[in-house]
Amino acid sequence: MSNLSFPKGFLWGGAIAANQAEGAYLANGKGLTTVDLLPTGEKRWDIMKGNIDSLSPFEGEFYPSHEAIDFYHRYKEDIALFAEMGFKALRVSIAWARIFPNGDDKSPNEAGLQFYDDLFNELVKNGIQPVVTIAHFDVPVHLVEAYGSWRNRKLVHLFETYAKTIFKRYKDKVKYWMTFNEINMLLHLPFVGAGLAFKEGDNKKQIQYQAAHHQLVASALAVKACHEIIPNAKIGCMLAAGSTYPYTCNPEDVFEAMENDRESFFFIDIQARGEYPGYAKRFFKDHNLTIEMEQEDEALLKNHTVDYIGFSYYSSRATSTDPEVLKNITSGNVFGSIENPYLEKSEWGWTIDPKGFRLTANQLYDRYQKPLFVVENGLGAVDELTPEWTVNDDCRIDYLKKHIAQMAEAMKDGVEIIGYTSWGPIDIVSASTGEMKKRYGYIYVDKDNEGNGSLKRYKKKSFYWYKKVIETNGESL
Ligand code: BGP
Repeated sequence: MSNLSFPKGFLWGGAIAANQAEGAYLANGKGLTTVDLLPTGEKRWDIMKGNIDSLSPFEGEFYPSHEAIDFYHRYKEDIALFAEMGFKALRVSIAWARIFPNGDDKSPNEAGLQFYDDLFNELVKNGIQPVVTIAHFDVPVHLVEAYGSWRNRKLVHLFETYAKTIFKRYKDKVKYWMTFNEINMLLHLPFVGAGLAFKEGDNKKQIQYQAAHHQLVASALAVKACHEIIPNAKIGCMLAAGSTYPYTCNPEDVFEAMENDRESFFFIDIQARGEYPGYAKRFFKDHNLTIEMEQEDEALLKNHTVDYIGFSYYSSRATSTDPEVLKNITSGNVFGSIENPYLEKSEWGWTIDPKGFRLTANQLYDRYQKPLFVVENGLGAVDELTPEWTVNDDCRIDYLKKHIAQMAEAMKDGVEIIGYTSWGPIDIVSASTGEMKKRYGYIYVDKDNEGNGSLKRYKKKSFYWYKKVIETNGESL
C-alpha cells in the first residue's frame, strides 16, 4: 500500500488522438488532413518541420494515419476494455476535417458529427467522461492550400465556427475541453503544430509567431464560446511541458534554462494570464518580428483565459551555453535538449525523470495558480507479445508507478491536479516516428510499422496493474 491520497473523483484514464487512432482517413466525407501527409521513415521529420512540396500522399509510401488502429470502427470494443480498467475519463480529439472536410465548408458534415455523437454516447454509457481536444495536430489540407494554414488570419474565424459547432452539438455530453494540443509544438514542428509549409526565402520565425498569435486569438474565442454555450464546462490550454535544467550553476546556463522554459511558457502566459509577457515583446523587437493584431485581440486575450492548464510530461530537459558541452553531448528530443548524465533514457532516447514531473507540476502551478490536468504521460517502448498473448511490460509499470508517485508528491505540495490521462492507453501510431513499434498501451494492438497485422487487441501486464491503481484511487501502485 502507498500513502498516496488522490481526491475523490480524480479523473484517472487515458489519452488518444484522432489522427493516431481512428484511421478511416477519408470515411464518410472526412477531408484529408496534414497528418495524412506524414509517411513513416526519414521524410517524415523533414515534412513535420514544414518542408513539404506536395499536398497529396505519395504513391508507394506508407501513411500510418490512414488506417491507424481502426478505432473509428472498433471504438466500442476499445471502450469496453477501458471500462474494464475502470477509466473515469478518456481524452480524445475531434478531427476538424470530419466536421468540416475542407475546413471552410458552408455547413458541417453530418456523418462526422454523428460519429462523435456515437463515440461520446458509448463513453458516457460506460461511465467514462469524454475529455476533448479540439485540434490535435490535424489541419484540413484545403486550409493549407487555400490560405497557407495558420499564417492566415482567416483561420481564426474558421476555427471559431468549428468550435461553436461542436460545443452546440456535444454540450450535454462533454464537460472537459481543450483547444490546441501542445500549442508550443508550432515552434518545433510547424507543419504538425499549425500546418505551416515553408517556401524558399520565407521568414520562418515571423510566420510562426504570426501563426501563434492567430491560434492564441482562436483559442480565446473558443474559450469565450465554450463558456457561453456550455456554462458548466471547463476548457483548458495544452502544453508540451518538462522543466529545463541548467547543465551547471553558471548563471549563463541558469539564464539559458529559464529562456528555454519561457519559449514554451510564452503560449500559456497568454492563454492563462491573458496578455503578451514583456520578455516576448523584447524577443519580437530583438528579432525584428512584427505581429499583426486586430483591434479586438487584446481584450479577447485578456477576458477569455482558460479554466485549467492541460499538459503533457514525458521527460525533463537540459541546456548549456558551453560549446564544449554542447559538442560532446548528443541532443535529445524535439526541444533540442541535451542529455542529462544523471538520468536513464527510453529506447527512443527520451530522458526518464519522475522527480522532474513533480518539479514541472510545481513550476506550472506556481506560475499560473490554476488547476492542472495531466493529459499525457507514458513510456514508449518495444513490446513483444508472449506465447500467452500478453506483454510483460514491467518497464512501463515501473515508469508509470514512479511518475504517479511524484504526481502525488506534487499534490501534497499543494498543487491542484484534476486528473491523469496517460498517453496511449492502447497502442497507437507514434506522432514523431509514425511507428506502431513505439508502444505506450496497456493494450497491445497486433499491427507493425509496415501496416501488417490482424489489429487484434491483447491485454498487457500493465492493464491489470492500472486497473488496480484506479480501483484503489492511487492507493495501490
Ligand atoms: C505528444 C503528442 C501525442 C503523442 C506523444 C508521444 O507530442 O501530443 O500525440 O504522440 O507526444 O509522442 P510519440 O508518439 O512521438 O512517441
